[in-house]
Amino acid sequence: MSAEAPAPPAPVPAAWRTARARIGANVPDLPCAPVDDPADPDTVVGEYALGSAADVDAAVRAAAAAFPAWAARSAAERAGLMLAAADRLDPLVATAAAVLVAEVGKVPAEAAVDAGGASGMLRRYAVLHETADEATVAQDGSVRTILRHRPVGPVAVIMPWNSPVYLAFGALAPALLTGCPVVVKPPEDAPLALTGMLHALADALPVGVVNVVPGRGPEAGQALAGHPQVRAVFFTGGIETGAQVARAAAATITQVMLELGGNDPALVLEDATVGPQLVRELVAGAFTGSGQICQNIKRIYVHRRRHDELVAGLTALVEQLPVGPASEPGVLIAPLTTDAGVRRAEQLVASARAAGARVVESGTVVGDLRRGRFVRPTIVTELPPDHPLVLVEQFCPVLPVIAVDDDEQAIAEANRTEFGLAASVWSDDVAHAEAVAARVEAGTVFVNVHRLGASIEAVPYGGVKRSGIGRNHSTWSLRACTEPHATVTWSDAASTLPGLARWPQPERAS
Ligand code: TXE
Repeated sequence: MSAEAPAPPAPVPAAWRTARARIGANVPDLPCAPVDDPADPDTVVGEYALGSAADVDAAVRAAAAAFPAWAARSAAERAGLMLAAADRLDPLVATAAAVLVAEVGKVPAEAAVDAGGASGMLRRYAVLHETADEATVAQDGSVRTILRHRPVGPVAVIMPWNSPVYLAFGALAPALLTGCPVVVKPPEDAPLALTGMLHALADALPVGVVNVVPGRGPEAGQALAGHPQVRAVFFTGGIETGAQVARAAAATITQVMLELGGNDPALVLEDATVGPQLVRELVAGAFTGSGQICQNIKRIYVHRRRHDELVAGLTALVEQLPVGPASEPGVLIAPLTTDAGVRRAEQLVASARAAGARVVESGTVVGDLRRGRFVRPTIVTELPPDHPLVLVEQFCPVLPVIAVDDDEQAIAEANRTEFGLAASVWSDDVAHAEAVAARVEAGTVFVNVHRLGASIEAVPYGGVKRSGIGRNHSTWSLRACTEPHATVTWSDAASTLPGLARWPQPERAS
């Protein structure tokens, strides 16, 4: 460990200040890099181990060694261990949430949901143990088929900083249930809460079932994605990094599940009532997480007849949003987590202004914004529909609102980007909204809602086009960590399966 890391402030307790690697039963002593506070980047809140390719290799070997015994248990047994582990994690959730406030910069209510994902995901997947162990037996004439779903083997989990605990446990819980040990690479910008929870999880399960290697993406992440003994990679992050992960995995013919960015459109149709409820939903959908959630509303297309009243409503509500450090009571717009995010926000806003757009930077300031990575909540109108603020994932609280002439134009604009994670359609006429929704290119299209939690477990979650590959949630997640395994038994192949006649009969023994 680096001996003289500066003393961090109160919110991060001593036991959580260093994100250490966990390789099997070992907690190696590795060099570390600092983690800062987005509300005051001069303040160091902790440090994370700089895992190397050799550390990743050791962790994957530990996972591979644990695989046979873990896979040999029934899913019901694994579920029992996961439920016991969830009970051990529950008392840590409040501390993990406080750590997330310090390292991600997110507000306490959102940090609580993120941290609660640890025990929540273990429980959510544990109840699916019968599905995980399901074997289907079919008899077709003289042929009997048994179809099982066998665990693939060690699973790599590489996650971003925006919801580190929730996303990582959402990926590892189905892997554990199906019999796959995991190696997790936490994000360098927010490694502390996740790593703390993973050590507690590792303590609750057999050695080697949960391994952690904090470190930089291009080193530890890349080594993990390309490791020959990793059998599946679960990745959430940016498109370019996702492509690098897929390339590394391709070299070893390893399956990938990629949840990449979203640039979710909200289509407000002519027959939508633009009242307080609609405005409130759109603001919550766009500004949760200060705009740094994959499923935020990132662009609004509104029928020209509704445009002015919608913009007036949005602008008035956004003006009320408290902007400040997440530790200040009542704050809704907290700092962005990364410097890169702030730079991108500033460039997009400057470019929108230069393009002649109307830019209203707003919010109500709470506390001191001078030191942190703050971006005021901003509504941008009169913007060309092909402006970068519309076409890229802005990942900040800057929301473009674009007028359209009719449904056709709204659908065409919604579909013109390379993204397709989620979308929403807003109308008083549900049948009309659903007809429009069917034509929007996205993994999920919501009607009259577009917020976290709106995507229920029963439906597959993931994106089309460059928003990703694969789906998660409930059984889709289980299938992503398993391979179909078929046993096919013929009781009378010689007489019912053609093709044997051209082969000679063995000489009969005289
Ligand atoms: O993600 P990265 P970043 C989008 C969003 C954001 C952009 C970049 O637009 O601004 O992506 O965010 C690890 N091999 N989303 O920089 O770089 C890295 O260490 C293997 C959308 O945080 O994709 C981290 O653990 N791994 C998204 C993880 O990948 C590598 C959420 C994600 O980092 C690696 C977050 C490599 N070569 C960002 N390089 C969403 N869908 O919600 C980095 N990593």
